[in-house]
Amino acid sequence: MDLDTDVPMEDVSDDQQLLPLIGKESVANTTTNAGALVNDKKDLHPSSINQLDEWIEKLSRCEPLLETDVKRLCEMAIDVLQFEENVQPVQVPVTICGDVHGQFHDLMELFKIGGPCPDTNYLFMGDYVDRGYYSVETVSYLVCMKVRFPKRITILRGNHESRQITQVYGFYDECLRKYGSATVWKLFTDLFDYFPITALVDSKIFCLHGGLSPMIETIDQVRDLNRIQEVPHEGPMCDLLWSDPDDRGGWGISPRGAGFTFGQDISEQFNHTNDLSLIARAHQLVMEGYSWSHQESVVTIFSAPNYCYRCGNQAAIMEVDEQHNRQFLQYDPSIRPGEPSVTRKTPDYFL
Ligand SMILES: [Mn+2]
Repeated sequence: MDLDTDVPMEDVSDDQQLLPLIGKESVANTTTNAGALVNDKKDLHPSSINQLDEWIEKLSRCEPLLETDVKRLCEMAIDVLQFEENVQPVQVPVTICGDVHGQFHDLMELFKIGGPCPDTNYLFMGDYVDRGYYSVETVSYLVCMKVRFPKRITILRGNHESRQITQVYGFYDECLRKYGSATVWKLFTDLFDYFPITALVDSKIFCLHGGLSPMIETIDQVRDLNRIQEVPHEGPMCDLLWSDPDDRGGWGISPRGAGFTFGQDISEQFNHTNDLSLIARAHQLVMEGYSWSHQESVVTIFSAPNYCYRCGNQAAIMEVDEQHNRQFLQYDPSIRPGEPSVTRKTPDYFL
């Protein structure tokens, strides 16, 4: 666990009766995501929409929310996330994203490259916090977007959405520094327990942060897990958030100290058993932002450009259209005045 190398539709819930209140945006929804239009009965109250829009506006300037607002936000988010599934169904079209790691300005660049939410549906595969300087703003922003457009954005849990890991890799310290207490860290890490652990895009693309588990042969077995807990140190839930594909066949011991490595034989068997076309995952730095494994049965997507402000990698997101065509969009770091922009070759220990 010490060797941590890595440094989520459909919403429009708001539409119909609330359409006059949010007119312009709803029109965009109906035109770009017509297939996903659903009239969710659990519409947000107009005052909640106004509140969320204010928070999103503030966060988009990279200004943290007040502690009292984080508390309210997390309560609203639990109301949404507790009803999502361990294997959250997601419809196409959707844009699938990997690790963000507190690189807030690069997340804004991601939405420029991929198109604004909710016009574009998003699936994020975890690791929003730690490493970067803006975990607080990054996770606050994504959780606001989740509550505001619950059917348009899916946010899975990564191995960093954990009480233990965040105390080592930056989020805890950042919360102390920005709020003067651990209250906000506690609120968010309690919320992380509710994040779904996997998603299934149109029954064909299985999405998760890490990879497969020797204890999981079928997607139904993932559905049977109790996910509302801290990420365990071992077992199937741990593996789904920690494992990595490997060139060697079969199962292997992971150098990370948690999860396993799995070979092409394992990926092909899992995809065959579950009638999948692809496993999409994140969790590993890849220099082009995406990388195929196992003869295209697995893809790794990494969305933090110049990871840790020094790895020199590109970032990528993967668009999946209605016909399941895939397109990768790559991007470089956004410009952040006053902060280091040194790039150097990735040291071996990051791979
Ligand atoms: Mn990770």
